Amino acid sequence: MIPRVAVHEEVREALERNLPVVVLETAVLTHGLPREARPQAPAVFGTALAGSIEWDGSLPVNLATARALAATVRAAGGVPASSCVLDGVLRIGIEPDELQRLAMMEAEKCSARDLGRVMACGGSGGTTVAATLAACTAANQSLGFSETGGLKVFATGGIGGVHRHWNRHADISADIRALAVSSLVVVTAGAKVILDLTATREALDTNLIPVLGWQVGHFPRFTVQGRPGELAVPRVEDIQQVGSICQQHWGTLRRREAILLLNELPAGLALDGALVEAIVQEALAAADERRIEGPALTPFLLEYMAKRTGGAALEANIALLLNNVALATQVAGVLATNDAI
Ligand code: PSU
Ligand code: MN
Repeated sequence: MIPRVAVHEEVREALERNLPVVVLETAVLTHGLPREARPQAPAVFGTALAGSIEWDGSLPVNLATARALAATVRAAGGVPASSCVLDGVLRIGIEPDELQRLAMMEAEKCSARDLGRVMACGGSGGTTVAATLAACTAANQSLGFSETGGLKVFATGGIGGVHRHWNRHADISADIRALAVSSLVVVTAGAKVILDLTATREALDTNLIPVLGWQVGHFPRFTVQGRPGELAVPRVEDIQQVGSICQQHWGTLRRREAILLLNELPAGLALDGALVEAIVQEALAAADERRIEGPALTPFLLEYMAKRTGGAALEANIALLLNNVALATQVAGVLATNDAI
């Protein structure tokens, strides 16, 4: 019988040998990024952040980005592991041709609640933060790791959270609930700027989720830098410190929440806050008018932002993904060799 949770052999071996493994979500591939090609490389590819990683302008943007993310992990000595459902099997770590198939096909956007159904009917889908965390927990259990062993680090662009206008119509991403019960470090550029970030930060707090700013004292706003003095978060300065916090939180205290590591997009790559805010308002009005809600809302808003900024929001989204994956690989390096966790 085919196992329903299949962990790629390279990933399994890396875990056994205490090598850094970085899990990558794929809802960003199937639903967060466009499928048209972008011949000209996004601005981040000329900077130190991308290093020697190249942009393949002949590929659809979603696939070119996914390849660049995997290459970023490898360049830093790590093993990338994309999570998804393919033909009914929950997978951690896939082959390049499978990634390509997922990027091109009509895949579902799977949150944790969708996984069982899509697997049962032999379907395929990209996994959101919530579903990726559920997949990691299932994989760790099936590999026989302790609750905090195995896959420990996961990179995304921006987590889901509390949508604006929640007092009229509550839409709180399942990402928050999944973070409350999955012991991984999640590297993120704050939460998406399309959300109510104050309410999102409070929801994280209510769910006992430790939130740390990577060399930053405030909550970043996805493609936009955070505002100093607003939404303060505790700062961490170095990777060893992140390791010690994980050890105390999971090891000593036996807590099981994810640890959210907030990574702000550097100035120069981040967009202008006032401009983005004006476009978010427009995007929300357009979604309202077209009655777009539920799982379709986040992809709609991201696409609207990308189009309306002439691709600038898209370039910033790609930059922050690379930035997060690079930091996640460093964290994975420290956690992989920490036996106390
Ligand atoms: N980060 C991105 N683009 C995305 C997402 C994250 O840069 O498309 C996805 C993630 O998979 C996240 C999901 O879990 O959007 C949140 O969707 P929702 O608000 O419907 O829970
Ligand atoms: Mn939602």
